[in-house]
Amino acid sequence: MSETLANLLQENRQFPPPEELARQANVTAEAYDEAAGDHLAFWAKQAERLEWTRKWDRVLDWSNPPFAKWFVGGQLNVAYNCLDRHVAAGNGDRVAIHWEGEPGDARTITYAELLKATSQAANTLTELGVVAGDRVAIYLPMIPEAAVAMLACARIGATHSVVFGGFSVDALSGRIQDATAKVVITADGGYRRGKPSALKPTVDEAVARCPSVEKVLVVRRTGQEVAWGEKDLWWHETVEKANPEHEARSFDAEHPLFILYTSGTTATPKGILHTTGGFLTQTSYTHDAVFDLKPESDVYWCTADIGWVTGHSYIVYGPLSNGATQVMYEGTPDTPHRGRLWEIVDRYRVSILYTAPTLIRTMMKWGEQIPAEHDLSSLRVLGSVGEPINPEAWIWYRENIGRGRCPVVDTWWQTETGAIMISPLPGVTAAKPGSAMRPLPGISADVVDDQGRSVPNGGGGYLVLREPWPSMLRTVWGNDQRFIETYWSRFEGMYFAGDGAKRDDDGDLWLLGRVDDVMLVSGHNISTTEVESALVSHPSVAEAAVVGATDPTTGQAIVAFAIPRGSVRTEGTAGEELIQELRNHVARTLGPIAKPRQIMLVPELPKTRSGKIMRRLLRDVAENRSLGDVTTLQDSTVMDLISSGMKAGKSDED
Ligand code: 6R9
Repeated sequence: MSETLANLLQENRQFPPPEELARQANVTAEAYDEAAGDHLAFWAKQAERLEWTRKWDRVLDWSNPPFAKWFVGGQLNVAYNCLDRHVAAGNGDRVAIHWEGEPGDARTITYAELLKATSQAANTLTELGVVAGDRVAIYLPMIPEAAVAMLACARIGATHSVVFGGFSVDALSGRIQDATAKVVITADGGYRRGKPSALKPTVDEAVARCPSVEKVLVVRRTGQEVAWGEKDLWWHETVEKANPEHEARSFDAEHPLFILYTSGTTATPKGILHTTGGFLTQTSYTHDAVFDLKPESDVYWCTADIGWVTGHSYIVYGPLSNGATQVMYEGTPDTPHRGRLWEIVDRYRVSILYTAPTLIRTMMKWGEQIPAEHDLSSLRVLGSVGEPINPEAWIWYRENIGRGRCPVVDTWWQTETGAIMISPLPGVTAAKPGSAMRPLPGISADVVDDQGRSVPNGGGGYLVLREPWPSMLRTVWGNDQRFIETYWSRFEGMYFAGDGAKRDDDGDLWLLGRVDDVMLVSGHNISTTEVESALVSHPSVAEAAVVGATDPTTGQAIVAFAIPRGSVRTEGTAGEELIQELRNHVARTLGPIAKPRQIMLVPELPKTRSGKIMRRLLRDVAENRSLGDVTTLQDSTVMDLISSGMKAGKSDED
């Protein structure tokens, strides 16, 4: 029998929830049975978390798959649900955002203040001629105005398209054009790595190519010089002077809320479209369930950028709909020193931290003495998102950040799914390091083989979703055909996520990375994740990326790039010895089939702005090709660093 995806890594550690947390958990084990009993009644109950001005007639219309309609006929306003109703309930003085700028400046914004700012921005957009259904592009640093801009769009029914503040003119103008945005909201610049980094020049160049843009609203953040054109308006001269009263009107549950572009691995970016009622229902529910949020006492911090879906769902819509108090930070984790994040956790007494494996592995590289210098006793729940978290990184996070007390929730989801789909529940699940465990109540995920048949426990294959879910993408903006082909054509009647996964002997799920990255070595399909996790399980390695490179004997051979931990010596023969040791370590851990042909010790890896490793570029290096598209690379100097490391690693070939 041919295997779809090999299952090599064994992991037997397991951590039950802390008793006290379990006793007071927002969601208990019964939710699984309840949702399994009546899937639609379960989601209808979650939708009751929100305030609707017109109740839905039907929970789900799935008569024309894959085009779903959730909460058909229902009406609500997203911004009202995130702001007004908390103020109306007497919580206007509760802090919504503790914001900290990179240079150390800070702002505290209550729910009442956030409502006022959002109302002013909504009035300004309306004065600029933006009406429901229009698109607004947002290109901002991590400042509170980013959340205000998104909420103001939601308030007036305009569809926002947030573009990462680090993206180039090409990426920005392509996205503005695809959505034919009418207004762009930006800033003079933002602070990164200790200095102001300009945004406005990129917008100026992009807008020159985009005839749809009528106005550009500019927040003054850094005070740096900016060129000024006839479309430009200062935020402080418009929004901050606008009428602070704005009455929110309701929109249909299926009214478009936002477009967010995903680059995928190769082709042109897809504008993933999310709508109103289902999106807010699932982000609100999952934020409450997965982080066990107690809005009166918790301080929540998601370190994502607003330009990533995680910033949409778990900085803006989920937390604010739940009335959370949260921290928002503008800058990089090592400015002015490598303990910056832990200093922030202590200063605001953060109790729930949601971050990405890339950050955890960077912290591993810098060493545990840095968090050890800070008081992290306020933390009670830790989350991870964005990539598979290697078991060793999970343990490091639990021990060095959670001090062994806090459950770690590894949350799997995508821009396309809109909200968390697979994750432990912190008061219920005995989590295993590296596993996202089970689909949340109300979600039905499965692992299937090439033919779309469920694999048995212990087997690997493709991750699929069998039932529609409220926060699912509705289409690819302007391209229904691409929506159908990309997500719904691989397996009949199932959503194909593009990820490999395995189900262990207990039925728990392990994500194995993108199926495009799977390596075919001597007839075995080997996931990049398992080999990377084996490398990271060696005490000398902080982070690793592996790719399959064409090989005359084995079809593909495993080529690994590894970042040593801070204290490890790699000069001369020490480096050579470490490489041999690592190759043997992988062979011992996973079996000889997974032994890398070649390992390069490198100082950095190419990553997207959300921290995902760009294996495509590493494949170019491993196969001696010139580099492909680098426009979504976080730091363009990284590839030079790797190519020079590459020469040092050459002698390893055997
Ligand atoms: C939220 C987000 C989606 C892709 C997804 C998968 C990877 C995200 C993961 C994970 C393993 C996790 N991914 N979370 N892989 N375990 N907990 O990241 O959205 O940027 O669209 O990326 O990220 O490959 O398919 P997005």
